[in-house]
Amino acid sequence: MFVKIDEFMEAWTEESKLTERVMEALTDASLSRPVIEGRRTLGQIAWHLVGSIHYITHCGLEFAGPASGEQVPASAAEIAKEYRRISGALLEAIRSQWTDEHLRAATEIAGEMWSNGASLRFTLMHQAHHRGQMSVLMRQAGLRVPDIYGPTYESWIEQGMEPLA
Ligand code: NI
Repeated sequence: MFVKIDEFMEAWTEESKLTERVMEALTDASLSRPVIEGRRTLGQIAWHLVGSIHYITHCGLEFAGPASGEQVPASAAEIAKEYRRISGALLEAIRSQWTDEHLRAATEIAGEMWSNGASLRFTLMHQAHHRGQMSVLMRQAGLRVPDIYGPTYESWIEQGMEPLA
């Protein structure tokens, strides 16, 4: 769990840059790529990642959720834009509405007590989880995946190195 607002803000700022790169690499056509037939699509997962940032408002923070609610935009650029907005809104809400004390306070979530600092950690890790899912679907959809925690196949080659298969 996070115990310091500043530590979360720093971690989120770094992680959200990685997520922005992934969002910016999406194309409109790729959004309909399903995990398997009949299951969630790349667009639905991307939009879930965006919308889920708003779950933290359950812990008392206030900021606006996606204007279109559950409705996945048809435009990849719109999803990326809304990601940038909500990510910034989360940081601004924490900066202006919470202190370190709020991170130690607990909120009931699905019948369990969670410290708000643990909920922030969940928010961060949940984002990484879906970002990883997206990167596989993007590859399958023929998109170039950006570097996230290391070089991609293409960036190894561009650096004159032997890529791992
Ligand atoms: Ni999820």
